[in-house]
Amino acid sequence: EDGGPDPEKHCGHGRGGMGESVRRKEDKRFITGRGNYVDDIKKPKMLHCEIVRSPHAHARINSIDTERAMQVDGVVAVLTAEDLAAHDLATMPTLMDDTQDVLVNDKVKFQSQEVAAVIAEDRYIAKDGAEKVAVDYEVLDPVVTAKDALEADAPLIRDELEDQEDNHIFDWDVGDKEATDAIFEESEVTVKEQMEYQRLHPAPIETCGCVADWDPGKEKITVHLTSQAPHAHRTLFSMVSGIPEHKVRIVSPDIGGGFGNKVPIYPGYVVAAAASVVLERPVKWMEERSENIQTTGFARDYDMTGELAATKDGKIRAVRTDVLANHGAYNAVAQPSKFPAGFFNIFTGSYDIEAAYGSLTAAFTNTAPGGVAYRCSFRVTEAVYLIERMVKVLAHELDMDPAEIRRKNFIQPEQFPYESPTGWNYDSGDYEKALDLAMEMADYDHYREEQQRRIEEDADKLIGIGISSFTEVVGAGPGKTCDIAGIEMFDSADIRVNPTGNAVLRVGVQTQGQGHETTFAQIVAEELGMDVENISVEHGDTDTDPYGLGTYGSRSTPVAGAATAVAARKVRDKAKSIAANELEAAEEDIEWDRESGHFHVAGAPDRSITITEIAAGAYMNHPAGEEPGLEAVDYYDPPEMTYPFGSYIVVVEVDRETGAVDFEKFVAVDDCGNRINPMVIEGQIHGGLAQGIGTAMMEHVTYDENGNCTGGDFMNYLLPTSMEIPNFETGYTVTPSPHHPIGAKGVGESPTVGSPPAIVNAVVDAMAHAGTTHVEMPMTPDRVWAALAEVGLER
Ligand code: PCD
Repeated sequence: EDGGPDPEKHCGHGRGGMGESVRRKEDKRFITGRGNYVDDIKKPKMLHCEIVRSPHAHARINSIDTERAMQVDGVVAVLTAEDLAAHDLATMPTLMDDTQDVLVNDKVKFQSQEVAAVIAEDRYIAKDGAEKVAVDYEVLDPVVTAKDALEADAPLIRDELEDQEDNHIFDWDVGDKEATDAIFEESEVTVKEQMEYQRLHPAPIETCGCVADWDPGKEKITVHLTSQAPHAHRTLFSMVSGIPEHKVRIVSPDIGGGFGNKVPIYPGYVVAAAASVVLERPVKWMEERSENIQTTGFARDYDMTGELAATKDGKIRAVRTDVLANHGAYNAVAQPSKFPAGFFNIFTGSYDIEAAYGSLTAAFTNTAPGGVAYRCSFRVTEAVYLIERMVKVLAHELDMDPAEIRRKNFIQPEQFPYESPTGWNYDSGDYEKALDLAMEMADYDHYREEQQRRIEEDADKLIGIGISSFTEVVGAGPGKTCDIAGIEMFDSADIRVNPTGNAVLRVGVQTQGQGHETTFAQIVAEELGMDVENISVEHGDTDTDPYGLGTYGSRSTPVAGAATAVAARKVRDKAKSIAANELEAAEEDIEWDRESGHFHVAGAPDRSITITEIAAGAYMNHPAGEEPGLEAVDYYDPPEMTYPFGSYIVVVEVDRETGAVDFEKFVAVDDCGNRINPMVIEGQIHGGLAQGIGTAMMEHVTYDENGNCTGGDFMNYLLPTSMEIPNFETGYTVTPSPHHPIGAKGVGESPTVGSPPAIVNAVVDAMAHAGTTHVEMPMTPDRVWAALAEVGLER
């Protein structure tokens, strides 16, 4: 059922099943300092790895002199590309089938690229050694923006690739160009805006790293890894190293946030693993913060043009977009779909639009590679920004209320399942209901009046109201459209019920802080009538967990959550035959009662048995002719993705003197179908909104014209702190996914996807009366002040 701002609401059966705000089981160890992260792992005789990085963005390496580094007491080895080549490890494949140097072989292609590695007895010695590695560089002209990279006279970055004559990577387009163009020609109104989604970096609290440990006796390597996808990484490790997959064990212990940053494979992992094999000792590599920001997967960096064609009364007829994408020095986008731009083609958003067309060009530049799905289902964030900004631009052009124009264009509840003009199959939605609730919670009419009053009084502080009514697409697979290195994107669950009535659930996804140890146990509690306390959840060990594709793109609930429910139902089916045996009844007469969680004989509720008693029966008195034990496995290939949505309303106060933006009100109404744990969901929304504020207001990985990363540390890459975060008011509606076994959709990314356009729309709205149609992110005070000045509103 739907509800307002009441996340504590309990609607379960009191055993910690669906809909109950069960306290997070994992928090006891986290808040008492007992978490176990990769950098906490210490092994006997463990060595440490430090990477020597290029100070230049584009340079040929003439020579590397490792001799003085080797003389440092405690340095055990210094590795270069040549050493790795001897083991066939000089390069590694990216997730887009490009080939990236593990250590630079010939030419540096971005600042801080990996050039050599020093292995030493401790981290400080390794650093001393790294300082003594002498590299002779011949500096070349760099090119840092996609636009410059595509100029005819731009320096060629990837000269090692045969047939590569320029910095162009690919062109891609989607939709019906002719139909779209035709509508644009004949439409009463068209609007166009240029907008940049700046380069961002996920900033997990824990940076990336690993401890690689080769056991020469077993000929097996165990790698403790900051991995969002342990099994996929095991397969890739095996493919890159040639070590058979059953001799590779990946363990993801506790992970201090992932946000897409821990999906790709990084050179440091390969170096540490190679060093461990060669030196026959464990090797740890752990990045520092600046190494993380400057070299591991960045996000966004899309330069977008958006266009809408509409009728005079605000019916949107067509959308058109053109994108220039900066992919960095290698094509290392982390996305599993068959579309080169991921899920960007969902740019028609929540609206029923006749025709759409999008085109995109991707370019190499002398910047770090990436394109990871930072709290985003593979470019859906960029798509949502585009359409939600454009709706505001159109509202401005037509002088219509942005809420009104959305209502006019929403896909209607009865249109689901809805096929979008770019081929997506939306499962369910009720967009107007979410918007109505958000408007009520935000006191929309009041702020519209207040906004008008301030304008009339020529007040120092202006009010702006921004809306975003976004739709996400999460839960990759299905296997037929999504894969990693050919492995279809299903996911898995394995439930084993013990003789004493408790259970262990193992899943193929990997929590990074989302609370899976609690929420996945809740799914089992719901489906088996067990108490949530009696179920423990294991993940992150490829030796014991079922194969899965990992956690990103908010896919755990849609895919592994479904697998968990289905596996639990398989256990329930088997439990029925044991119950029949115990109750001396026919199996078809056994019924399960969700409310009590008990099995009973049809028509005789007092002849009942609990799952705990059944578990005992499964091991101590199993039915003749049947297998003992009580367990089940499920590999779930979803029929479709899930489409969570929401409406966010942001009210800002813009200071005309300083350009500072204050949040007056921040309302987020989300719909993720049936909810497992309302408290966890609220935590997810809060965290994601904070990241949305970072995106809109302060975060930006910047480069100067020499390719120096000028936004590569926390002095220059600004993250929001509690000081910048306002009070969030959350609400929800419930529109279950019709194809998901428990009707749930993902939710983890929604707030980061949905909030940036709401925030920008609010700031633009504060100046719209003077003619402003766009302000570029991040909306730092100087940019806001400049925008005010442009329309004569500055003080
Ligand atoms: N849920 C519930 N209900 C529903 C849904 C959901 O309850 N309906 C919940 C679950 O269970 C979980 C959560 O919530 O716990 C989430 O979910 P999802 O949506 O399914 O998601 P996942 O898959 O699990 O996860 C993922 C996400 C992402 S993607 C990201 S970025 C982020 C988020 O998650 N990350 C993170 N969140 C978070 N949190 C934390 N703490 N940390 C982190 O790191 Mo990517 O793509 O990777 O970029």
